[in-house]
Amino acid sequence: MIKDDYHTIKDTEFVIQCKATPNQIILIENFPNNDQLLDTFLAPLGTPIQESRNQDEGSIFQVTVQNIKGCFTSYATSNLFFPVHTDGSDFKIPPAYVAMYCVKPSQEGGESLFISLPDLITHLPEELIDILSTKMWTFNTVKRTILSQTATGFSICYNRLIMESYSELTKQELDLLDQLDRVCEAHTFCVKLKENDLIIFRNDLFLHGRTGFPLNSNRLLKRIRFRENTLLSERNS
Ligand SMILES: O=C(O)CCC(=O)C(=O)O
Ligand SMILES: [Fe+2]
Repeated sequence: MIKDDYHTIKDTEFVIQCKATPNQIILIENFPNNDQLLDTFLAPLGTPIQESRNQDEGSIFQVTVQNIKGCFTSYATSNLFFPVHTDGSDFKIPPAYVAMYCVKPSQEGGESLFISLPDLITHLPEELIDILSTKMWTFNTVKRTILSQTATGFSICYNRLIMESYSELTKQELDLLDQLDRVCEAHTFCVKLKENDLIIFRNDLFLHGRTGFPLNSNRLLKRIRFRENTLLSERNS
């Protein structure tokens, strides 16, 4: 993990340099709680993905408990343990980067969980890597493999909650995912974000999640997801 203090980082050059080390998580401490600054600072990561459920329908999603008529509005907005996953696993192209800014941590729990893909690959049996790289799974309306071979290694797309919500998995499929989950659990590490911490990671090279926390904690993270700028979109912007 690369850790730095916002006040020692001069400009967005820092984020550009970080892109050169995709297998590292970046943690920036003492980042001011200022959406405009967040936007400018993170701009080199790509195009922020806007969604109607985000704050002002922009690119910031508030990860905080939202309970309407006794139901959580999503898994992210519950206080429950959120198993490690890829964000936007059911998007045609999942986000390339995820940034999370901690406005208010929970006093207890709410710790961020991560597993790096190179670490996971090292610990997965060869036959499981083969199956995960060839077998197609249903992520809502999209069908894809969990592992994909890229020019520089593997990429991952995994969210068991989504996979189990949209299709009935066989016992054999559940056993495969159990095997994957066991390796993930054994190699997951924890980061407790503090107020004003900004964490940035590649969504295709890390799985992330969080531990549960008390319902009344007022925990609040701002989450921004980025689509990679292609040469064409950069030229057109
Ligand atoms: O609450 C967290 O720390 C992570 C939430 C998350 O993974 C998400 O919103 O996609
Ligand atoms: Fe997530």
